[in-house]
Amino acid sequence: MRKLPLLCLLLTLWSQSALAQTERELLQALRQSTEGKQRIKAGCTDRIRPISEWRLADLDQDGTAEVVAPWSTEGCGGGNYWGASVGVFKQSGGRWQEIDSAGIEGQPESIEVRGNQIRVRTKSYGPNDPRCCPSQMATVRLALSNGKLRESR
Ligand SMILES: [Ca+2]
Repeated sequence: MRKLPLLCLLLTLWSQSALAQTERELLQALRQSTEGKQRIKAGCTDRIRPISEWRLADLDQDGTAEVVAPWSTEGCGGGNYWGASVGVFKQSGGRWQEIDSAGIEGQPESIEVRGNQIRVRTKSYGPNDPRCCPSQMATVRLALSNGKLRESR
């Protein structure tokens, strides 16, 4: 019976390690994605960071889950501006690969996926908001269709 806590600890460490490995692979895939390359070419750093929670969902109904990942690059234009994107990734040949990404207005606060529809709740700056604190909530709707991520209604 004393081995059970040790087994639980080992399973927990193994699953955290697997998640960290998946996150590292996804961040590398983001750097190599079309959107990631465009941002780096446009003057953003290659410091990619996840925003909000990432979601697993079978967007294209093929029986395998994709990862829906709001993300950002830091230091765009030499300042501390950072723009947000949403990427969709699938695992192929043991590696994560981008299906498509789309830049979005505002900073993602939360994300919800239903079918092929992605709803991202964002915050943007209002006319009198200080730099620290955007206050305008909005919803960006995206849909994955034929391998392309598009804004939807
Ligand atoms: Ca799928």
